[in-house]
Amino acid sequence: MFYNSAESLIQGFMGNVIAKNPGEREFHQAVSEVVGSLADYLLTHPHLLERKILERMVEPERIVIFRVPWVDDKGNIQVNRGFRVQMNSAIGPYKGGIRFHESVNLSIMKFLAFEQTFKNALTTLPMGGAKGGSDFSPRGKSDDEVMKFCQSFLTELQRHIGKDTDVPAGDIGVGGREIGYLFGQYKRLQNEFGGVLTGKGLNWGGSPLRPEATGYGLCYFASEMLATRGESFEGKTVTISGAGNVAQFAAEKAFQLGAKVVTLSDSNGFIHDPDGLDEEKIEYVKELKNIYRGRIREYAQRYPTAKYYPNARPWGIKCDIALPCATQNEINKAEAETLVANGCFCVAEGANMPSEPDAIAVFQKAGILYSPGKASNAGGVATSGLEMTQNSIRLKWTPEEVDSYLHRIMSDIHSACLLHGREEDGSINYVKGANLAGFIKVADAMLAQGLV
Ligand code: NDP
Ligand code: 2IT
Repeated sequence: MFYNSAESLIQGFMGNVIAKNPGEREFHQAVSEVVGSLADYLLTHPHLLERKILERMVEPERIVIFRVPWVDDKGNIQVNRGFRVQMNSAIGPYKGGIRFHESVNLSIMKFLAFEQTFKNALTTLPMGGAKGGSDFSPRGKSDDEVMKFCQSFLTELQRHIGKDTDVPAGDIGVGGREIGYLFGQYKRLQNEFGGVLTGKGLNWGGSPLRPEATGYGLCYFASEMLATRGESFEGKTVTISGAGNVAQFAAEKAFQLGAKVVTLSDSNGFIHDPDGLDEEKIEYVKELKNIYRGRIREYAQRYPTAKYYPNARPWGIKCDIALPCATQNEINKAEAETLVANGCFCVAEGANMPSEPDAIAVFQKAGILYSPGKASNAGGVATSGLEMTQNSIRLKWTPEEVDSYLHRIMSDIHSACLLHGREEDGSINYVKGANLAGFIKVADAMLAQGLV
């Protein structure tokens, strides 16, 4: 197709994507952000248009959708839906997390798999893009129910994955407990102990620092962003959303780097602790969420200086740095305007696509530091890649070794964003930088491998 302007390319391309994938709002949103960044580049590289690279990238190589039947503690039969979207294998085996949450649908799976393809390319490691999950929510389920669900889910999924084919990991609702049950069932069915899943326990093939990696990596990346303005976390006030894996370790690292973290949240509300979270309070949150599977409102009962705000998000609290670490579309335009008006000058995404498009526009117009999740949360999957390496060589590195790789990878991703995202006025467009850097790597591999 011939396009004479970036505008017509974006409109024409998105028109086709929307017509072909009706109703998939999150998928349209993720694709639209990427196409917006790539249009100028594509117009000056017509062979990429001619070879239909982008058309091929938005079409998953394979999608598996399957029934997941299981029996709850009361003896009732439950039926959930399982997904695996194998988006792109140009630069390595499919790789990406599994999400268990009641909101999971095909659109969410496809947006996450699409984002993952670019993110994994940015990590510098050989990993293709995928995502999977189910509309099953572990919240309120017993350990036995979670185990039975995981075993049923994996019994179908095992046909489609493998250590050199597709390597799932955790995401929302899938942590160490779920990975354990999934791994156990895979081992039993395949009679193979290997690196088919990442996020495993330390004594059975897991990598040091994988639980910490997304949150720590986020802070390493944000530190690089801050350094471009001669700033650091030291003495800054930080708001964080979420209270799960990413949020906990983002809070821990931000605290270690000298910041005052004043909020955490879950889907029912947020807590504001004006004194800031210290080591003891962060340990409490880990125990509350990971062992007792409690709610964040309990924090305010334990620490009365903190206040709990039900049915609200933390973006109205004054801060210098905001780290959204819960879920997609959790910052809207009005919240972005409030953040900027309150003096926030850095937003680094720990979650995938937490800012709505209008919110991103607010950050960019205000000229604050803003990084998309595919760049700033890539430390998690990067450390999954390091877990795969350790599984292949049958060695376990020390936490220090893994941390130094993680540091280097986040710094390399930041450099890639600078290389491809520097605007004429000298500012850095991290969205454009991340999208272009990821795209060029995957596109090159796709061109080299022919029409497959
Ligand atoms: P967890 O399940 O550990 O924690 C998720 C947190 O976000 C919980 O506090 C949860 O609250 C909250 N949350 C989930 N859904 C919603 C919602 N619809 N509205 C409001 N709050 C919500 O997940 P992770 O910490 O692993 O993941 C958080 C984000 O980070 C996701 O976007 C994920 O895709 C992304 N990510 C995760 C990586 C990883 O390695 N785990 C790597 C890179 C990105 P509640 O308990 O009420 O549901
Ligand atoms: O969104 C993500 O990057 C993840 N959930 C982690 C994926 C992985 O394979 O470690």
